[in-house]
Amino acid sequence: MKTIQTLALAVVFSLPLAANAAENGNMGHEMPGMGQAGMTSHHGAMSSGEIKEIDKAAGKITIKHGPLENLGMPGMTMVFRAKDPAMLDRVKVGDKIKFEAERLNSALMAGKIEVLK
Ligand SMILES: [Cu+2]
Repeated sequence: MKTIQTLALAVVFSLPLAANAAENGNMGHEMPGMGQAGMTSHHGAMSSGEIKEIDKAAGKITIKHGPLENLGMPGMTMVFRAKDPAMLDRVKVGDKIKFEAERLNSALMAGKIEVLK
């Protein structure tokens, strides 16, 4: 089975290279339909939201969030697990924020949080 595993890895690693090569060959060739900006967002994109509830003991934060384009989720109010519970000391209910939503296994995490002034 060793050969098969090696082949599978080779395929996985060659895909991004092939994609880059194709992109480079297409420089200046914009795709139509640029209105779909959400489709191009990457992992780690910042989303906007408002803090509704903070549970420091549980390390959880309830955020009324706008669309999470990197997770394909529409706007809603939901509970996130704080990636760094210490950051819950720096925010308060009612704060308007920009934050990084991440999916970790099945749990949703709030990474970096920036309070908007
Ligand atoms: Cu949500």
